[in-house]
Amino acid sequence: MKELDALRSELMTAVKDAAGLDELEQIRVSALGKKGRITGLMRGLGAMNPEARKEAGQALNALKNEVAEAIEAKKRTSADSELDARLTGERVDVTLPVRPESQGCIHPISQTIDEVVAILGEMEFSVAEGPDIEDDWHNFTALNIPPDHPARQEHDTFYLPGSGDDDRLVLRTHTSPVQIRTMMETKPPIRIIVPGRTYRCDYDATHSPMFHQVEGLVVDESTHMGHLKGCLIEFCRAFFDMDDLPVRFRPSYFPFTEPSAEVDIGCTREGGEFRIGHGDDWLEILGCGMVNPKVLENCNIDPAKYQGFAFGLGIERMAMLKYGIPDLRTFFESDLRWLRHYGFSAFQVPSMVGGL
Ligand code: 2U9
Repeated sequence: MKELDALRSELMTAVKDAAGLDELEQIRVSALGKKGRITGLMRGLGAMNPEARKEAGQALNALKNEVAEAIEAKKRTSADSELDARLTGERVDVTLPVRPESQGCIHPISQTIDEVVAILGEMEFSVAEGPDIEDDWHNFTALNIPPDHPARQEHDTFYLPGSGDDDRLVLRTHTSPVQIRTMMETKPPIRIIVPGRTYRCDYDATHSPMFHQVEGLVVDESTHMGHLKGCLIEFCRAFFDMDDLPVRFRPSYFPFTEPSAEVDIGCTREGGEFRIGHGDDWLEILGCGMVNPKVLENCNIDPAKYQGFAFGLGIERMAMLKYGIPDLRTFFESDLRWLRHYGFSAFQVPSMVGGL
Protein backbone atom coordinates (compact mmCIF):
# COMPACT_ATOMS: atom_id res chain seq x y z
CA MET A 1 0.00 0.00 0.00
CA LYS A 2 2.83 2.38 0.82
CA GLU A 3 4.34 1.58 -2.51
CA LEU A 4 1.06 2.49 -4.27
CA ASP A 5 0.75 5.77 -2.35
CA ALA A 6 4.26 6.72 -3.49
CA LEU A 7 3.45 5.81 -7.09
CA ARG A 8 0.17 7.78 -6.90
CA SER A 9 1.82 10.92 -5.66
CA GLU A 10 4.64 10.60 -8.21
CA LEU A 11 2.22 10.18 -11.10
CA MET A 12 -0.20 12.89 -9.95
CA THR A 13 2.70 15.36 -9.60
CA ALA A 14 3.96 14.45 -13.05
CA VAL A 15 0.46 14.99 -14.49
CA LYS A 16 0.08 18.32 -12.71
CA ASP A 17 3.47 19.57 -13.94
CA ALA A 18 3.16 18.23 -17.51
CA ALA A 19 3.92 21.00 -20.01
CA GLY A 20 1.67 19.87 -22.83
CA LEU A 21 -0.23 17.14 -24.64
CA ASP A 22 2.91 15.31 -25.75
CA GLU A 23 4.25 15.02 -22.22
CA LEU A 24 0.85 13.84 -20.90
CA GLU A 25 0.79 11.11 -23.52
CA GLN A 26 4.26 9.98 -22.44
CA ILE A 27 3.04 9.76 -18.78
CA ARG A 28 -0.03 7.77 -19.84
CA VAL A 29 2.07 5.25 -21.78
CA SER A 30 4.62 4.91 -18.94
CA ALA A 31 1.85 4.24 -16.37
CA LEU A 32 -1.07 2.64 -18.20
CA GLY A 33 0.42 1.40 -21.50
CA LYS A 34 1.17 -2.28 -22.21
CA LYS A 35 4.53 -2.03 -20.46
CA GLY A 36 3.35 0.66 -17.99
CA ARG A 37 4.08 0.58 -14.29
CA ILE A 38 0.44 0.16 -13.14
CA THR A 39 -0.16 -2.45 -15.87
CA GLY A 40 2.93 -4.31 -14.59
CA LEU A 41 1.65 -4.29 -11.02
CA MET A 42 -1.73 -5.60 -12.20
CA ARG A 43 0.01 -8.42 -14.01
CA GLY A 44 1.64 -9.38 -10.65
CA LEU A 45 -1.80 -9.91 -9.00
CA GLY A 46 -2.01 -13.46 -10.39
CA ALA A 47 0.84 -14.61 -8.14
CA MET A 48 -0.91 -13.41 -4.93
CA ASN A 49 -3.21 -15.39 -2.64
CA PRO A 50 -6.95 -14.62 -3.16
CA GLU A 51 -7.28 -12.43 -0.05
CA ALA A 52 -4.30 -10.19 -0.88
CA ARG A 53 -5.20 -10.19 -4.59
CA LYS A 54 -8.68 -8.80 -3.86
CA GLU A 55 -7.35 -5.98 -1.72
CA ALA A 56 -4.45 -5.09 -4.02
CA GLY A 57 -6.68 -5.43 -7.11
CA GLN A 58 -9.19 -2.90 -5.78
CA ALA A 59 -6.41 -0.50 -4.84
CA LEU A 60 -4.69 -0.85 -8.24
CA ASN A 61 -7.99 -0.36 -10.12
CA ALA A 62 -8.70 2.76 -8.11
CA LEU A 63 -5.20 4.09 -8.83
CA LYS A 64 -5.54 3.26 -12.54
CA ASN A 65 -8.89 5.15 -12.76
CA GLU A 66 -7.58 8.06 -10.77
CA VAL A 67 -4.47 8.47 -12.95
CA ALA A 68 -6.46 8.03 -16.21
CA GLU A 69 -9.00 10.67 -15.14
CA ALA A 70 -6.29 13.09 -14.04
CA ILE A 71 -4.53 12.67 -17.40
CA GLU A 72 -7.80 13.23 -19.34
CA ALA A 73 -8.70 16.31 -17.30
CA LYS A 74 -5.24 17.78 -17.75
CA LYS A 75 -5.34 16.95 -21.49
CA ARG A 76 -8.55 18.95 -21.84
CA THR A 77 -7.13 22.03 -20.16
CA SER A 78 -3.81 21.66 -22.02
CA ALA A 79 -5.63 21.44 -25.37
CA ASP A 80 -7.59 24.57 -24.51
CA SER A 81 -4.53 26.52 -23.48
CA GLU A 82 -2.52 25.28 -26.50
CA LEU A 83 -5.36 26.50 -28.76
CA ASP A 84 -5.50 29.82 -26.93
CA ALA A 85 -1.74 30.24 -27.37
CA ARG A 86 -1.99 29.43 -31.10
CA LEU A 87 -4.91 31.78 -31.62
CA THR A 88 -3.03 34.58 -29.91
CA GLY A 89 0.16 33.88 -31.85
CA GLU A 90 -1.52 33.52 -35.22
CA ARG A 91 -4.01 36.34 -34.85
CA VAL A 92 -4.78 38.04 -38.17
CA ASP A 93 -4.60 41.78 -38.08
CA VAL A 94 -7.54 42.68 -40.29
CA THR A 95 -6.59 46.34 -40.13
CA LEU A 96 -3.36 45.77 -42.10
CA PRO A 97 -3.44 47.19 -45.68
CA VAL A 98 -4.05 44.54 -48.38
CA ARG A 99 -1.07 43.34 -50.43
CA PRO A 100 -1.31 44.89 -53.93
CA GLU A 101 -2.73 42.24 -56.34
CA SER A 102 -1.12 42.46 -59.75
CA GLN A 103 -3.91 42.84 -62.29
CA GLY A 104 -3.77 40.85 -65.52
CA CYS A 105 -4.01 42.61 -68.84
CA ILE A 106 -5.05 41.97 -72.41
CA HIS A 107 -2.24 41.03 -74.82
CA PRO A 108 -1.93 43.55 -77.71
CA ILE A 109 -2.63 40.72 -80.21
CA SER A 110 -5.96 39.89 -78.52
CA GLN A 111 -6.76 43.60 -78.24
CA THR A 112 -6.07 44.18 -81.96
CA ILE A 113 -8.11 41.13 -83.01
CA ASP A 114 -10.99 42.39 -80.83
CA GLU A 115 -10.79 45.86 -82.41
CA VAL A 116 -10.76 44.47 -85.99
CA VAL A 117 -13.64 42.10 -85.21
CA ALA A 118 -15.64 44.92 -83.54
CA ILE A 119 -15.28 47.24 -86.56
CA LEU A 120 -16.15 44.55 -89.11
CA GLY A 121 -18.85 43.17 -86.81
CA GLU A 122 -20.55 46.59 -87.02
CA MET A 123 -20.57 46.08 -90.80
CA GLU A 124 -22.48 42.83 -90.21
CA PHE A 125 -19.66 40.37 -90.86
CA SER A 126 -19.94 37.14 -88.84
CA VAL A 127 -16.90 35.37 -87.40
CA ALA A 128 -15.98 31.94 -88.88
CA GLU A 129 -13.33 29.54 -87.60
CA GLY A 130 -11.60 26.41 -88.84
CA PRO A 131 -8.74 23.97 -88.14
CA ASP A 132 -5.09 25.04 -87.89
CA ILE A 133 -4.03 21.78 -89.59
CA GLU A 134 -5.28 21.69 -93.16
CA ASP A 135 -4.99 19.52 -96.23
CA ASP A 136 -3.24 20.66 -99.38
CA TRP A 137 -6.50 21.13 -101.29
CA HIS A 138 -8.16 23.58 -98.84
CA ASN A 139 -4.92 25.51 -98.18
CA PHE A 140 -3.59 25.72 -101.77
CA THR A 141 -5.39 23.96 -104.64
CA ALA A 142 -8.89 25.36 -104.07
CA LEU A 143 -7.37 28.84 -103.81
CA ASN A 144 -5.87 28.57 -107.29
CA ILE A 145 -2.34 28.38 -105.89
CA PRO A 146 -0.43 26.35 -108.51
CA PRO A 147 1.76 23.36 -107.57
CA ASP A 148 4.95 25.30 -108.36
CA HIS A 149 3.96 28.43 -106.38
CA PRO A 150 6.75 29.58 -104.01
CA ALA A 151 4.35 29.47 -101.02
CA ARG A 152 4.16 25.69 -101.45
CA GLN A 153 7.92 25.25 -101.13
CA GLU A 154 9.14 23.33 -98.12
CA HIS A 155 11.00 26.38 -96.80
CA ASP A 156 7.82 28.51 -96.64
CA THR A 157 5.26 25.97 -95.42
CA PHE A 158 5.27 23.62 -92.44
CA TYR A 159 4.30 20.21 -93.82
CA LEU A 160 3.20 17.36 -91.59
CA PRO A 161 4.43 13.87 -92.43
CA GLY A 162 2.01 12.12 -94.83
CA SER A 163 2.07 9.22 -97.26
CA GLY A 164 2.41 11.40 -100.39
CA ASP A 165 2.07 14.89 -101.88
CA ASP A 166 -1.69 14.47 -102.48
CA ASP A 167 -2.79 13.73 -98.93
CA ARG A 168 -0.12 15.62 -97.01
CA LEU A 169 -1.24 17.96 -94.27
CA VAL A 170 0.02 21.48 -93.63
CA LEU A 171 -0.13 24.06 -90.86
CA ARG A 172 -2.39 26.56 -92.62
CA THR A 173 -0.36 29.37 -94.18
CA HIS A 174 -3.37 31.73 -94.14
CA THR A 175 -6.93 31.59 -92.81
CA SER A 176 -8.28 31.35 -96.41
CA PRO A 177 -9.10 27.59 -96.12
CA VAL A 178 -11.86 28.59 -93.68
CA GLN A 179 -13.46 30.70 -96.43
CA ILE A 180 -13.15 27.69 -98.78
CA ARG A 181 -14.89 25.47 -96.20
CA THR A 182 -17.63 28.10 -95.71
CA MET A 183 -18.26 28.36 -99.47
CA MET A 184 -18.40 24.55 -99.76
CA GLU A 185 -20.94 24.36 -96.93
CA THR A 186 -23.17 27.44 -97.33
CA LYS A 187 -24.98 29.07 -100.20
CA PRO A 188 -24.35 32.82 -100.80
CA PRO A 189 -24.94 35.45 -99.57
CA ILE A 190 -21.77 35.03 -97.49
CA ARG A 191 -20.24 37.77 -95.32
CA ILE A 192 -17.59 36.40 -92.98
CA ILE A 193 -14.37 37.37 -91.27
CA VAL A 194 -11.87 34.76 -90.13
CA PRO A 195 -9.48 35.65 -87.32
CA GLY A 196 -6.92 33.02 -86.40
CA ARG A 197 -3.41 31.65 -86.16
CA THR A 198 -1.38 31.02 -89.29
CA TYR A 199 2.05 29.48 -89.83
CA ARG A 200 4.96 30.17 -92.14
CA CYS A 201 8.59 29.14 -91.92
CA ASP A 202 10.05 32.60 -91.29
CA TYR A 203 11.68 34.40 -88.36
CA ASP A 204 13.02 37.95 -88.04
CA ALA A 205 12.00 41.35 -86.59
CA THR A 206 8.86 41.44 -88.79
CA HIS A 207 8.09 37.69 -89.20
CA SER A 208 7.28 34.91 -86.77
CA PRO A 209 6.64 31.21 -87.59
CA MET A 210 3.20 31.60 -85.98
CA PHE A 211 1.30 34.82 -86.59
CA HIS A 212 -2.31 36.00 -86.73
CA GLN A 213 -4.49 37.07 -89.60
CA VAL A 214 -7.97 38.35 -90.09
CA GLU A 215 -9.35 37.67 -93.53
CA GLY A 216 -12.74 38.67 -94.90
CA LEU A 217 -15.00 37.30 -97.63
CA VAL A 218 -18.21 38.66 -99.15
CA VAL A 219 -20.03 36.71 -101.87
CA ASP A 220 -23.33 37.83 -103.33
CA GLU A 221 -25.06 38.32 -106.69
CA SER A 222 -24.11 41.94 -107.18
CA THR A 223 -20.97 42.38 -105.08
CA HIS A 224 -18.50 44.65 -106.87
CA MET A 225 -15.22 46.53 -106.46
CA GLY A 226 -17.07 49.57 -105.07
CA HIS A 227 -18.21 47.47 -102.08
CA LEU A 228 -14.63 46.28 -101.57
CA LYS A 229 -13.26 49.84 -101.61
CA GLY A 230 -15.99 51.31 -99.40
CA CYS A 231 -15.62 48.53 -96.83
CA LEU A 232 -11.84 48.76 -96.58
CA ILE A 233 -11.61 52.57 -96.59
CA GLU A 234 -14.11 52.66 -93.71
CA PHE A 235 -12.24 49.88 -91.93
CA CYS A 236 -8.84 51.64 -92.16
CA ARG A 237 -10.26 54.95 -90.93
CA ALA A 238 -12.06 53.27 -88.01
CA PHE A 239 -9.06 51.16 -87.03
CA PHE A 240 -6.62 54.08 -86.96
CA ASP A 241 -9.36 56.34 -85.57
CA MET A 242 -8.87 59.01 -88.30
CA ASP A 243 -11.90 60.12 -90.32
CA ASP A 244 -9.80 61.62 -93.11
CA LEU A 245 -7.00 59.02 -93.25
CA PRO A 246 -5.79 58.86 -96.88
CA VAL A 247 -6.29 55.33 -98.33
CA ARG A 248 -5.22 54.16 -101.79
CA PHE A 249 -5.58 50.92 -103.75
CA ARG A 250 -2.50 49.85 -105.69
CA PRO A 251 -2.77 47.05 -108.28
CA SER A 252 -1.17 43.79 -107.20
CA TYR A 253 -1.37 40.06 -107.84
CA PHE A 254 -2.68 37.13 -105.78
CA PRO A 255 -3.71 33.80 -107.32
CA PHE A 256 -7.01 33.77 -105.37
CA THR A 257 -8.22 37.27 -106.38
CA GLU A 258 -8.61 38.96 -109.78
CA PRO A 259 -8.21 41.88 -109.92
CA SER A 260 -6.05 42.22 -106.83
CA ALA A 261 -4.84 45.25 -104.90
CA GLU A 262 -2.72 46.24 -101.97
CA VAL A 263 -4.07 48.93 -99.68
CA ASP A 264 -1.82 51.76 -98.54
CA ILE A 265 -2.50 54.45 -95.96
CA GLY A 266 -0.98 57.93 -95.89
CA CYS A 267 1.99 58.54 -93.61
CA THR A 268 5.02 60.76 -93.06
CA ARG A 269 8.60 59.68 -92.52
CA GLU A 270 10.52 62.79 -91.57
CA GLY A 271 13.76 63.06 -89.63
CA GLY A 272 13.54 59.45 -88.54
CA GLU A 273 10.00 59.99 -87.20
CA PHE A 274 7.14 57.91 -88.59
CA ARG A 275 3.50 59.08 -88.36
CA ILE A 276 0.33 57.58 -89.75
CA GLY A 277 -2.02 60.13 -91.34
CA HIS A 278 -1.49 62.94 -93.83
CA GLY A 279 1.83 63.24 -95.56
CA ASP A 280 3.47 62.50 -98.84
CA ASP A 281 4.36 58.91 -98.15
CA TRP A 282 2.41 55.63 -98.19
CA LEU A 283 2.45 52.50 -96.06
CA GLU A 284 1.08 49.11 -97.16
CA ILE A 285 -1.29 47.59 -94.62
CA LEU A 286 -3.45 44.93 -96.28
CA GLY A 287 -4.21 42.98 -99.45
CA CYS A 288 -7.52 42.46 -101.22
CA GLY A 289 -9.29 41.73 -104.48
CA MET A 290 -12.33 40.31 -106.22
CA VAL A 291 -12.52 36.56 -105.62
CA ASN A 292 -11.02 34.77 -108.63
CA PRO A 293 -13.90 33.05 -110.55
CA LYS A 294 -11.79 29.85 -110.56
CA VAL A 295 -11.92 29.84 -106.74
CA LEU A 296 -15.72 30.23 -106.79
CA GLU A 297 -15.95 27.34 -109.27
CA ASN A 298 -13.70 25.16 -107.10
CA CYS A 299 -16.28 25.65 -104.34
CA ASN A 300 -19.27 24.88 -106.58
CA ILE A 301 -20.42 28.51 -106.69
CA ASP A 302 -21.49 29.70 -110.16
CA PRO A 303 -19.25 32.68 -111.10
CA ALA A 304 -21.78 33.73 -113.74
CA LYS A 305 -24.28 34.37 -110.94
CA TYR A 306 -22.10 35.31 -107.96
CA GLN A 307 -19.16 37.60 -107.37
CA GLY A 308 -17.21 38.26 -104.24
CA PHE A 309 -14.48 40.29 -102.67
CA ALA A 310 -11.87 39.22 -100.14
CA PHE A 311 -9.17 40.81 -98.06
CA GLY A 312 -6.45 39.78 -95.63
CA LEU A 313 -4.41 41.53 -93.00
CA GLY A 314 -1.69 40.56 -90.57
CA ILE A 315 -2.64 41.30 -86.97
CA GLU A 316 0.93 41.66 -85.67
CA ARG A 317 1.73 44.25 -88.33
CA MET A 318 -1.47 46.22 -87.55
CA ALA A 319 -0.72 46.12 -83.80
CA MET A 320 2.91 47.20 -84.35
CA LEU A 321 1.77 50.19 -86.44
CA LYS A 322 -1.06 51.26 -84.16
CA TYR A 323 0.73 50.81 -80.85
CA GLY A 324 4.33 51.60 -81.87
CA ILE A 325 5.76 48.14 -81.15
CA PRO A 326 9.10 47.93 -83.01
CA ASP A 327 9.90 44.16 -82.98
CA LEU A 328 7.36 41.45 -83.79
CA ARG A 329 9.26 38.78 -81.84
CA THR A 330 8.46 40.54 -78.54
CA PHE A 331 4.76 39.57 -78.93
CA PHE A 332 5.68 35.98 -78.13
CA GLU A 333 8.45 36.33 -75.56
CA SER A 334 6.02 36.32 -72.59
CA ASP A 335 7.98 39.07 -70.83
CA LEU A 336 5.62 40.38 -68.14
CA ARG A 337 7.32 43.79 -68.05
CA TRP A 338 6.68 44.12 -71.82
CA LEU A 339 3.10 42.96 -71.36
CA ARG A 340 2.47 45.47 -68.55
CA HIS A 341 3.83 48.21 -70.80
CA TYR A 342 1.97 47.32 -74.02
CA GLY A 343 -1.01 45.42 -72.56
CA PHE A 344 -4.54 46.75 -72.14
CA SER A 345 -6.79 46.92 -69.13
CA ALA A 346 -9.53 44.31 -69.14
CA PHE A 347 -11.88 46.77 -67.50
CA GLN A 348 -11.55 49.70 -69.84
CA VAL A 349 -14.98 51.01 -70.89
CA PRO A 350 -14.79 51.40 -74.70
CA SER A 351 -16.53 54.81 -74.68
CA MET A 352 -13.89 56.10 -72.29
CA VAL A 353 -10.86 55.02 -74.36
CA GLY A 354 -8.76 58.15 -74.75
CA GLY A 355 -9.88 59.59 -71.44
CA LEU A 356 -12.90 61.34 -70.02
C1 2U9 B 1 -10.78 33.16 -100.60
C2 2U9 B 1 -10.61 34.04 -101.64
C3 2U9 B 1 -9.75 35.09 -101.52
C4 2U9 B 1 -7.67 36.76 -99.08
C5 2U9 B 1 -6.64 37.78 -99.36
C6 2U9 B 1 -4.79 38.97 -99.17
C7 2U9 B 1 -5.31 39.48 -100.32
C8 2U9 B 1 -3.53 39.40 -98.58
C9 2U9 B 1 -1.97 39.13 -96.75
C10 2U9 B 1 -2.07 40.29 -95.86
C11 2U9 B 1 -0.94 40.27 -94.92
C12 2U9 B 1 -1.58 37.99 -95.89
O1 2U9 B 1 -0.90 38.24 -93.43
S1 2U9 B 1 -0.52 38.64 -94.71
O2 2U9 B 1 0.79 38.39 -95.12
N1 2U9 B 1 -3.20 38.80 -97.43
O3 2U9 B 1 -2.83 40.24 -99.09
N2 2U9 B 1 -5.56 37.98 -98.63
S2 2U9 B 1 -6.74 38.75 -100.66
O4 2U9 B 1 -8.23 36.34 -100.29
C13 2U9 B 1 -9.05 35.29 -100.35
C14 2U9 B 1 -9.22 34.43 -99.33
C15 2U9 B 1 -10.08 33.36 -99.44
C16 2U9 B 1 -11.70 32.00 -100.73
